[in-house]
Amino acid sequence: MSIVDKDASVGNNLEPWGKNIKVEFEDGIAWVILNRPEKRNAMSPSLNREMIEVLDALEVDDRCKVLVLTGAGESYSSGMDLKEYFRETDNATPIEVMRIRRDSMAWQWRRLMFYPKPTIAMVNGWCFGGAFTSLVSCDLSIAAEEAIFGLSEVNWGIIPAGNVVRAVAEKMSTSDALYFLMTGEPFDGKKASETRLVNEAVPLAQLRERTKQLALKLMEKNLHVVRAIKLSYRRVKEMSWDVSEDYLYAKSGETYASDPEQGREKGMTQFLDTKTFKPGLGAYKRES
Ligand code: ACO
Ligand code: V55
Repeated sequence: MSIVDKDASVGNNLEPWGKNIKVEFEDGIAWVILNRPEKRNAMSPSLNREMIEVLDALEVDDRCKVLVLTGAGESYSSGMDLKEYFRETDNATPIEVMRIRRDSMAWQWRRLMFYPKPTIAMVNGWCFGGAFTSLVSCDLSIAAEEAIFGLSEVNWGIIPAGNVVRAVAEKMSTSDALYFLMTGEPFDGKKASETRLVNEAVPLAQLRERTKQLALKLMEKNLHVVRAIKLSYRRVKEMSWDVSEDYLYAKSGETYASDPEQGREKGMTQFLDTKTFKPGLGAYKRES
């Protein structure tokens, strides 16, 4: 049990997943699987609450070095659950609605975007509407060429809320974003990669293997430093150059001082003293 959980429910060995979400551990990867395949992994209020617990638990679970977010069956996610998230909450009180939305946003971007471990979205199939928020909030993304994406909100007569428009603006050009937001036209994984919505697209048959390979590549690195890099990126993007210069020097010192494996010294020694390795071409040897 982690020290941070000694008084918390997540540290009591009762795993918080199992109803709407499945978690599988493999070689340092936590496969976090939206698991309502019969509803194409539509996101309901209870799925959202469960996911908050899952992300809290995996944050301090050493079996999770890299988190992969994906969906069970033939879908990544069909977006918000039109029945449970929308219609059934039409008569909820304003405070209840705020709470339901807060849970949705809490994991889909607030938590995921600043997650202290690398995150990869693996888009295995349908990816519609609300599903874009978690997709964009992962650090990296790989899609099946065969996956079908759609900013279908316009087809339902609604605007893409839940920060979907903001998420799309983060990764797609204005031309592509407005085209797909305004037309609602579906597009495939290849197109998603061309528009830079995702990092790359591979045939579905290779999707899991390619995703695993990427996760393992990240795990070769010093994950303390990888964390500082990704969090710095998220922060400095919102800053002026002056403030960011100051932030990055401060973060650099803090990261270096708190690095459990003192990586900077290892890299320097291997290159300058023992001349055994050139970290320009790959991660310094971490076991030495
Ligand atoms: N919300 C609630 N239920 C859904 C959703 C959803 N977003 N998507 C699928 N389902 C349900 C269907 O109602 C159906 O339920 P039932 O078996 O109880 O009748 C079941 O999942 C299977 O769906 P089918 O449509 O039969 O599956 P198919 O594989 O033929 O099609 C597809 C998949 C294309 C994803 C289709 O279900 C679809 O168009 N879903 C809606 C996609 C969408 O536009 N989502 C964005 C909503 S807006 C937003 O997220 C803010
Ligand atoms: C949408 C998505 C939401 C939401 C409300 O895209 C509307 C539509 C991702 O969450 O909370």
